[in-house]
This record gives sequence, structure tokens and C-alpha cells, in this order.
Amino acid sequence: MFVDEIKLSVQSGAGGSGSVSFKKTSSKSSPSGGSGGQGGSVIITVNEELNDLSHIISNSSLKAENGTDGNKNFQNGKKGKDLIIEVPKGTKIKVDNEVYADLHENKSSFIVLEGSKAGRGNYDLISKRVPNPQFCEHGEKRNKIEIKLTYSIYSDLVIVGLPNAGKSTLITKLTNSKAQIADYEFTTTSPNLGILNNSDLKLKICDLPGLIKGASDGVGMGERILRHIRNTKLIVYLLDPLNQSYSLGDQVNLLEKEIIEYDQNFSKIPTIKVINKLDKSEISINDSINISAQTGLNIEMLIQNIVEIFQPDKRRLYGDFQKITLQKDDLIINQDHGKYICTGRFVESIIGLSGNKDEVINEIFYRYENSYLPNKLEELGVIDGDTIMLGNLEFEYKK
Ligand SMILES: Nc1nc2c(ncn2[C@@H]2O[C@H](COP(=O)(O)OP(=O)(O)OP(=O)(O)O)[C@@H](O)[C@H]2O)c(=O)[nH]1
Ligand SMILES: [Mg+2]
Repeated sequence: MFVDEIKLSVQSGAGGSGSVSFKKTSSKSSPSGGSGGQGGSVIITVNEELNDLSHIISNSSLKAENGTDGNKNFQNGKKGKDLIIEVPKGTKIKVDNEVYADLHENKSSFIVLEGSKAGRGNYDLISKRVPNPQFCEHGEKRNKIEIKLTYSIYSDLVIVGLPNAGKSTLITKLTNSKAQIADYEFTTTSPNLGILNNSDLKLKICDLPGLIKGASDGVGMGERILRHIRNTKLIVYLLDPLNQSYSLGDQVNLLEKEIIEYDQNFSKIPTIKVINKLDKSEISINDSINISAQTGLNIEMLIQNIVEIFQPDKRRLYGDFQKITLQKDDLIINQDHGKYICTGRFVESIIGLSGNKDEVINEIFYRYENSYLPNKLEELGVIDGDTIMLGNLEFEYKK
């Protein structure tokens, strides 16, 4: 089944933790604990061979590999393998309904989540201030995010029209497609694709389900149809002279209105008007071609017209677009009656330590005092005597 929209939960790999160990020589002992390996990243990459998202299970939860922990004798942990999700050209990545990437180039990729940071072992923590650390850092936990992928078919031309206009009949005449045809409305429920093989050109054609009034507001299959116009180069309006409710002119107006209300930029895509069912009616309007998809009348003329339009090559509206990699909130401060509860990645990087208790506490306070956190708390109105919570660590604020 054709799938053009899925929701996923993805997680970066956790960072491996550092270790505390000491190398003993006859005269002294020195830190030798290795650092953890970074967690795997979540990367979405384009594979132009793909034609939909059906290879990904919707609502699944996918995880990159964790980094492994560091060990004694300077042994660093291994980096976790990235999670690579392949998508077809024309896939958008959304988080909370905001577009973070729109991928069009083959092999172009977007790092949804960077692998979580590894913790340093006591060897990598040696500094002038702490020449002989007896503690190490924890690896950062997995980061999790919910994403939505939507795919807009890459085609050279789309056939749009009201239900029953003969769109599927036309694609079977132009291409090798075996689209279902029937004498009732909404026969086509997901797009059909076919290739028109002409001596000069090879064109990918897409037959879409019928459009109705209100489609741009989601009526009928609304956006599930209209999104597939996004990555085409030519729109063929297929008009039905036998339609009892809409004249040919009204059909053009309705189709144009729905398409442009969905995305104003679609008005830049060239269009042609084709009137079907010439075997039953010869009525016509300006700038249009009359054909019969069923009997094949004037189909060759239509193909010649299309081929001419495609020389020189046509361009698409949209190209690659990417925002910065997504990361979860760095610092969250919740206030509750003189209590300041601080959480988030930033806090984890301050308190995520283990080893000798006194050293760990010293190091946490050193990191806290030298961070922007005290300033942030002052901005929020903290006063002496208030309680600060960094994760599970609780202490009294003093300027
Ligand atoms: N007389 C005549 N009938 C046609 C012609 N083209 C298609 N039809 C008929 O019109 C009906 C609808 O054809 P389809 O190709 O399924 O139409 P569609 O536009 O794909 O319909 P939906 O998928 O429901 O939107 C069928 O009964 C076809 O046989 C034509 O050129 N002449
Ligand atoms: Mg159809």
C-alpha cells in the first residue's frame, strides 16, 4: 500500500560513561580511566530509488546505538552506530508541525538528533586545577523526539480533475500504468504512477484521486491529494464535458482555486487544459485540447504537446531546505515557592559525575559556579536562602 505520511519516535544513542582507574608505577599512581564513546545520531537520508514511505513502520520507535563505556588502561568506549532512515526524494521532516527539512537531492541527509555526548574518564579530565581526578563523567542520556514525515511524489506531470473525469483511463493510455478505472466517483484512492516512454523523453506521470470543492480545507482526501502537486513540473487539468454539476469553465476555476489555496506557489507550475470524452461531446473552451482517453482519439497530439512543453527541460518549485539539527531543551527551570528546580541536558552535564564523593561535590559546585546558571537564577529573582535543585542535588542559594 502506498504510504505518504508517517509518525515516528526517534532516539539518539546514549553516550558511554567515562571510567575511573589508576595506573600504578613504582613511585606514583596516575589516572588511566578511558572515556565513553559518543552515542549514534539519527540521520534521515534520501535514496532516490524509493517511491514512498511504506518501508518504515508508522508509529514505531527507532533508536540509534548507544556508545559503550570507557574502561581502565586508557580504553575508550566505542561510538554507537548512527540510525539511518532512508526516505524518497520529496520528503519533509516536521516536528510540532514545523518544517525542519525538505529533502530533494539524492543522498542529501538531515541530522535529526546528534548522538548524545560521551562522558570523559579520569585520564581525559586531568587539568591544572584537578591534576589527579578521582571521578569521571556520565554519558549523556538518549534524546528523544517525535517526528512526522510527509512525502510529495516526484513526477514530471500530474493529472488532476474532478472525480470520474477519466484521469485513470488517461494514464493507462499514456503509460504502462494499470490504474483502476470505473464508472463511479473516487475510484482512485491513492496516486497511480506510470512512465511515458517517448523517443525524445521519459516522463513520470501521476494520476491523482479526484479533487472536490473544499479539498484545500481537507474535504475529501484534501491534502493527501494536493501535496503531490508540490514536486511536479506540469499540471494537466482533465475536464469532463459530461459532468452535470460543473461546466468546463467552472471545473477549471474549482481546480485552480483548490490548488492555489493549498499553496500559492503552485500558481507558478505550468498547466494545460485537456477536455476528455471527445467520443461523446465536442464542446470546448479556449486554449484546450479535446481527446478521448477511452478511444485514444487525439492522444498522440496530446503527447506531442506535452513533449514540446518539456523541451527545454522544466524546473521544479522546491529544492533542498534544512534547518539546524534538533536538540532537546538545554535548560529548564521550574519555580515553586522559593524552590528552583533545574533540569535538562545542561544540568546533566554539571551533575552527571561519579567517583570520590568529596571530589564529585567539589567538581559539581565548580561547574555550577562557572556556568551561566547562577545568572539565569538571578534573572528569575532568586534570593539567599532559596532552594536550588540540580537534578536530585539540593542546596541553599547563597550569593
Ligand atoms: N465515453 C467516454 N468515457 C470515458 C472516457 N474516459 C474515461 N471514461 C469513463 O469514465 C469513467 C471514469 O473513468 P476513470 O478513468 O476511472 O476516471 P477518474 O477520473 O480516474 O475517476 P476517479 O478516480 O474516481 O476520480 C469510466 O467509466 C471510464 O470508462 C472517454 O474518453 N470517453
Ligand atoms: Mg481514477
